[in-house]
Amino acid sequence: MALTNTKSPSRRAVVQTALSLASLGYSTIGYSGNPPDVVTVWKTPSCGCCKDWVIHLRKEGFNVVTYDVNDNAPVRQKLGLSAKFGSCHTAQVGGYVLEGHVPARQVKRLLREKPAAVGLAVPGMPVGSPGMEMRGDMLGVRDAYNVLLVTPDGNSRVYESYAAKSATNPVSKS
Ligand SMILES: [Cu+2]
Repeated sequence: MALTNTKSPSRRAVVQTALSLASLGYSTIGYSGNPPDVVTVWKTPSCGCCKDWVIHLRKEGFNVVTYDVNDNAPVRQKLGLSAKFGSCHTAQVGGYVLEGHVPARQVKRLLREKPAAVGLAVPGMPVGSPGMEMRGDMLGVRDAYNVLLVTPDGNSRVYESYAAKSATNPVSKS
C-alpha cells in the first residue's frame, strides 16, 4: 500500500487506519460473533494471575469470555504476535491482541483511539501490574514496566509507562 503521493494526507490516513483494522478482524482466529467490547482470553487453567487480570477487566466494565488452553503460545502466534512480547495469557478485543497484564485503562484508550496496530503487550509478568498485585509485606510494590503498542510491522513503541513503587505499608519486624 503506497503511503506517498496523496493529495489529501489526513483523509488517506483515515482510510489506511480503517483498512488496517479490517485486516485485523475477528476472522484471524475463527470467532466472529463477539461485539467489540467483549474481551476473549486464552489462559492455562492453573494460572492464578490470569484469573486476577480477568477480575480486573470485569471490575473495569469489560465483558470477558475465557478459554482454558494447555499453552497460550500457539494462540499468540496465530494472532500474529511475536514470542518476544509473550506473557501468561493472550486476549483479543475489537480486533486487537492483548498480551499479558495490560491495564484496563490502556485497553479503553486503545479502543477509543483505534490506532493501526496489532495490539498491546506487557511482556513477562511485572510485579504490581493488574493481576500481579503483591500482598503482605509486599503490598503496593510495583516494578517499573511499559505497556507496548505493537505496530503492524512487528515493532513496538511505548504506549504507557508505569514507574516503580515501594511497599505502601511495610511491616517492620522486631
Ligand atoms: Cu500472569
